[in-house]
Amino acid sequence: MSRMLTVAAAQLGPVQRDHSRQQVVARLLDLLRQAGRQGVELVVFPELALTTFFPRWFVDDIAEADHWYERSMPNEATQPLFDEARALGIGFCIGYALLDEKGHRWNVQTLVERDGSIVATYRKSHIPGHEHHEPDRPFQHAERYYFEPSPDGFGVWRAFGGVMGMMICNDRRWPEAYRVMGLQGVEMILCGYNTPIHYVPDPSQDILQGFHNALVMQSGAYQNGTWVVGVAKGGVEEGVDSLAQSMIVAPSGQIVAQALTTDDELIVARCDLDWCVRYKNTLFDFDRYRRPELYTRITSQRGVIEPD
Ligand code: CDT
Repeated sequence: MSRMLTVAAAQLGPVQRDHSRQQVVARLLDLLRQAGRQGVELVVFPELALTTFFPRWFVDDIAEADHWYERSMPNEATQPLFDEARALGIGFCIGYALLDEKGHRWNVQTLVERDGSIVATYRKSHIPGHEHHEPDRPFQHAERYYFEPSPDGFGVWRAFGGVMGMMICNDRRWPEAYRVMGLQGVEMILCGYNTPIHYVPDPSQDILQGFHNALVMQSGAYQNGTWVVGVAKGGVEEGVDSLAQSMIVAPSGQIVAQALTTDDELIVARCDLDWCVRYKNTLFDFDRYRRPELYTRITSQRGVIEPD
């Protein structure tokens, strides 16, 4: 049996501060049309795809940042993307900042089916970085000031002929995120990211950014028998160099497609969703082999408790 889904990771190069939504959407449309010519059924765009990665700056009054957030999806600027995708019969997933009607600020990804219907909007769970201005840094990573952590957890959705899951950037470093979706039978996880290569708290990690990116997505895929589509906004954005290396990972943990550039680039893979059962029904037969009674610390405890 095979259930083929042709997927594209639509990597973006930098989006500078003065780039308008219309300019960015034009780039997304170009990638979408390339995807159409290659028979792609689902295109995945990065985290915060519509704007520059604005948490690198701090503003004392958060209302000054309101213009970085969308108020609804679709909206006037993104409607052409929704229209073109529907005309081409392509679904897509896109990350953006959302300021909701109650004034809450979220880092989200919306998944849209091939008929233009919205499958779900996922809100980022693990919010990295810092809450307050840290003037000694060469650039800020103030996501914890700009976004609330999601209260939702990791759902999955029946769409695109399979079981789809979403995570956003830092979520991909946490094995619990994959496992919670794995326990719901996830077959493909879609993950946009913006990862500065310079990690200010520990620069010794800088040269390992690409290794760590692949490490977490390959192991998350393998240990849960799922495809993972990781999509970067890479290149030098407002002076900050960000990791590219978008990739599509098979349930075996193997990378089946990887971006070569740090710019706008489409990578495509024909993914057999039925390949997942080779892992889900054998080595990672959860029902047969897992020992949840031994894992209670995972949900009862947050930080480390060392022995006396
Ligand atoms: N966007 C995002 O989540 N980036 C983080 C950077 C961590 S350093 C504060 C990441 O995990 O890639």
